[in-house]
Amino acid sequence: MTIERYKIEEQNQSSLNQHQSRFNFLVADVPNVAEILQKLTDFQVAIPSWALGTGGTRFGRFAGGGEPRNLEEKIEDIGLLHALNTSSGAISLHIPWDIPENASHIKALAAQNGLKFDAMNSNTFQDQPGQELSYKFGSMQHVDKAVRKQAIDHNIEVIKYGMELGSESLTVWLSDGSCFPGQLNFRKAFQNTLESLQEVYAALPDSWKMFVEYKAFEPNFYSTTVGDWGQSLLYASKLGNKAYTLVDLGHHLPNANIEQIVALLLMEGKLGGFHFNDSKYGDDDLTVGSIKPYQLFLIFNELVEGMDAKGMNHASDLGWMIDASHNVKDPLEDLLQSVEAIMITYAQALLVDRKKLVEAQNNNDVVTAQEVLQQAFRTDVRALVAEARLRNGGALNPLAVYRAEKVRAHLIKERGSKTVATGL
Ligand code: LRH
Ligand code: MN
Repeated sequence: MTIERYKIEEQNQSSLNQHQSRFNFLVADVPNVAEILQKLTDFQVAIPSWALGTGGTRFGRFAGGGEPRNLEEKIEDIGLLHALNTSSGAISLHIPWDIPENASHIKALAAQNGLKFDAMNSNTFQDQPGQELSYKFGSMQHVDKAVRKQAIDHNIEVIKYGMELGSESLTVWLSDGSCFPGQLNFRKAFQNTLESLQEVYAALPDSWKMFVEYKAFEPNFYSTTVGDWGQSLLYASKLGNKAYTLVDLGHHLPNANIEQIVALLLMEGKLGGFHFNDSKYGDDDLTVGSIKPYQLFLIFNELVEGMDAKGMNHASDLGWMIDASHNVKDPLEDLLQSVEAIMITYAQALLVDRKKLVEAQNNNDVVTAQEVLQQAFRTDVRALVAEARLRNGGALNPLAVYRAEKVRAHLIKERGSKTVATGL
């Protein structure tokens, strides 16, 4: 389903005056509006191909209807999101959940929808039908060289799919680990994993990056072989300069200081990108900014400071991706809210008075340092983010247009109420 441009303009007309007064009020105290609007325009968030249907847990999954039945329909759905918010201009594929059977057709369809292909994701955490060797006891860590080779070959196959689509990065998340003390020799598991990653690394085209995604626990509940930022950094440093760490916000132990981790990985030039989501307990994969919006702001504050310190391009030098699961929300509404939260938080981080913050830090003026950060966090920047959308042909209020156009009802009519999208 596509939403006609004139429908978006019509909706925009109905709230234009209110938007204009809010925008004028906001930018009265913002010195570098044009620069911020350009940065918001350039900043594109990749939508995961595995999060366009209803997610679930081991306790149940409650399908919402109208889910995409194939990759073409997933690209259409992301195209619809991008038409509404002009900030979802990329798709991140998960193999084999979303194999591009006809790559040139898929690439053309994505281009028609204004979409590029961000990081490819391999999957050695499930056994596929007809798969020769099981990953029950791991993949790249496995004691059996043949299982490790199967995992290596799969990752090399994923790179090939990505090359056909114009992707330039591979995310490797390994569920490998152990559930009980004594089950695993940690040193051998690390070395097996490193040797396996080195074979995949050797197959990377020159322009590609490899993102090593870490996670504290689940599905293994005693140890994880890429269990935290330190282990991921160890792998990425030993692999070479095309290897980076990937920070999934839900993959940390409770109360971890993620913004400090981000600052240090950025400083080391080993931060590759993000899987944005939010969580209260474990890897809950909830809507971005729905539980801990201030933590997200503190992370973006470190990103802007750290990227500017290294003269990095905000939009293109890191991988900006969402990784979420929608158990109770309409998947497309959930993704619209997540992208909105990311854009709002980025805009707030761009408003931080860096000069005043450095001054306060140099004077150990702790109170002023907090005031500077919270001045930006407490600034309602929604009109700034909306203005960037408006100038790029998007909707002032994407969610309102999505609902006014009864998109989900259309998709259920077109696809049926029982369709199940591939993915988590
Ligand atoms: C693991 C993870 C990983 C994906 C999967 C869908 O928890 O975050 O990034 O491969 O979710
Ligand atoms: Mn992830």
